[in-house]
Amino acid sequence: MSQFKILMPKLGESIQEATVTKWFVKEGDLIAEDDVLFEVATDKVDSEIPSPVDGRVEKIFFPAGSLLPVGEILALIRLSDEDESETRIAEQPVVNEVLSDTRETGKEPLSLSGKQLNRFYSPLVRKIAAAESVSLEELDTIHGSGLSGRVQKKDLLHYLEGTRSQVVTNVKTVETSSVTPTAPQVKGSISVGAEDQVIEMDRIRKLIADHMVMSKRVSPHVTSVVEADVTGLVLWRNKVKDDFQRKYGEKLTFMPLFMEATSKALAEYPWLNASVNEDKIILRKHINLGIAVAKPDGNLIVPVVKHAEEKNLLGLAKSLNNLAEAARHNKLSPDDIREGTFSITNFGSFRNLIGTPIINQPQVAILATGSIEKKPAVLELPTGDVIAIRHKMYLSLSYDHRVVDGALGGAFLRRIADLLEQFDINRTV
Ligand code: CO6
Repeated sequence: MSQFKILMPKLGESIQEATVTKWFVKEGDLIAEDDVLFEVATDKVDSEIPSPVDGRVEKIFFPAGSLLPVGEILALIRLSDEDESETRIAEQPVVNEVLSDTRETGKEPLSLSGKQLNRFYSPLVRKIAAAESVSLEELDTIHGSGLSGRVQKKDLLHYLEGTRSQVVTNVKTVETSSVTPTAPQVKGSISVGAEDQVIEMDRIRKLIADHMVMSKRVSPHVTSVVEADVTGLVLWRNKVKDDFQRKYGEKLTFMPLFMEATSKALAEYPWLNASVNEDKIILRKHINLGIAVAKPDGNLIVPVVKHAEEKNLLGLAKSLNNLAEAARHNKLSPDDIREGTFSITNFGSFRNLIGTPIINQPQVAILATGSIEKKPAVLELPTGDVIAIRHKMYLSLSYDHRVVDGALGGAFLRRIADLLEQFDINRTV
């Protein structure tokens, strides 16, 4: 029978050492794969480390409280016969690796003051997830009963038994129906008729779908709407637009102006520039604006204008134009879509007025900017009320009611509208 070495895992890119805070097993204990062996802590994250193998704990080299480098041998497990035949290697370099930052989904891990704070999955959980086609995004939504919400085998199995059975039923219904086109069937809630077309989602579509469902499941959304009179801003933009383009070689649409007002308001309302990690609220230092860009293939991607609070109008316009251009030509780098702290979706681009956007996790709010339209409006003048033609738009904000209540969300949204309404029309470019 051979031994399996349990090493100090690498808990993140930059982490070199960690403290074993607690052992859950002692020498001589029989253990099964996924049983928790020990708890480990760094300055960034605490994790339970499960066993990757079945066997008996033969030797524990360091007591709880020891600070040890990544890769140090912490314990030896005498493999059970079954595991020995399955596992020819007697050690593995890392018991558990933290999920890589560059997930295919483009979804970033939670970041705490710039530090990575990833959710941790044991090899067994990942094996089951892969076998059951559970994506990383879907895994992220599963409630974990281990330390810091670690998803254990039993949590995943429980999840698979429950939530997914409905989805699986529906998928099977579509498959069955599509191979028997002359006899349309209705099973569950989906029916496919003889003349219906069934289209396989591409990878990006699936990722977007997963992300949207995950967001709705994770955070209770509420949406508030305000109207803003942006006549001054529109007249100014229309006046300077050509000069701006000539002088800087960048087009100036309304978006950079929306971004500027949003960034200012976020600086005043830091709870909107935040993330939730279990029972902790993380207020982000920088304002990184995710901008929803509609791609020619019909998909949507959200590149991020980093440190918007440090950029002037030209800087915002440049970043927006570059990112939107790169997005439309599939030229975004992984870094371009990471670390957003708040998002804006401008469906005014296709003349929509009001919408209720879905929060881009792990952020807590998203602003939607509707189309600016000319409207008759009542103006209160010292000489009495008059009706005038004004440029108006709706702004809607969806926010996570776990952390942002209506009064706060509403005040923040109104502040953006006020900043746009109070735009200085004498501003120079
Ligand atoms: N009002 C009036 N005019 C507008 C507006 C609004 N809100 N938005 C754009 N425009 C004008 C814009 O100024 C341009 O006109 P000129 O400057 O006079 O040439 C023109 O429309 C085209 O602008 P464009 O969209 O190309 O550039 P912009 O910088 O405004 O926006 C973008 C960049 C990347 C945000 C945009 O191109 C885009 O992709 N928008 C769609 C985003 C999207 O699909 N979001 C998801 C919507 S679904 O959220 C959703 C709630 C649910 C429904």
